[in-house]
Amino acid sequence: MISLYSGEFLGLSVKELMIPSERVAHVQVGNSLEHALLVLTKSGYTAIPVLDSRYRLMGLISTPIIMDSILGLERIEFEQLDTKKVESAMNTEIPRINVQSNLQSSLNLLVDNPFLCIEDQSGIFEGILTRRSVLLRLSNEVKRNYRK
Ligand code: 2BA
Repeated sequence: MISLYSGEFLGLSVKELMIPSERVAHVQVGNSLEHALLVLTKSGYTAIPVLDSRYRLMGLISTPIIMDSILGLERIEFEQLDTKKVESAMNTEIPRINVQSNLQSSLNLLVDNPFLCIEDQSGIFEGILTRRSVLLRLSNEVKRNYRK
């Protein structure tokens, strides 16, 4: 595990491992909850980023959040899917990392979050760092060092 100790792995830039914004499924603040549910279901992801019209990161929306926001006293009020907007339900308290940061500063956050949203200095969404991409890179590093 030489590269782990030498800091090579932890020093990797998050930019190197991120899924770029154009490949990330997302919705906009003004979209209906019905649209968000459609994107979540079609993409197969549990949670996805919410952006504004200027591509700034505003929060996250997930299937459990949507279901919770249309839960009435005695039934799920599906008719609300069409009228409620994503911004009224989304989670705005999310960890954000800067595109210039390295892996070391992000690892701790990935313990409790399956992915981290990456933004630039002006809050523009750049992409996501997933547990999968970090673990894949770690796995490759370990294999590479075993071969040495
Ligand atoms: P989840 O949707 O809960 O997915 C958990 C893990 O299941 C993913 O881990 C991935 O390994 C697998 N997975 C789920 N849906 C998949 C699909 N359609 N294609 C391929 N693999 C799939 P990670 O790859 O580490 O992703 C962690 C979380 O990041 C995901 O959680 C999802 O919320 C988000 N995510 C990943 N890629 C995304 C993308 N392109 N667009 C939007 N959100 C994404």
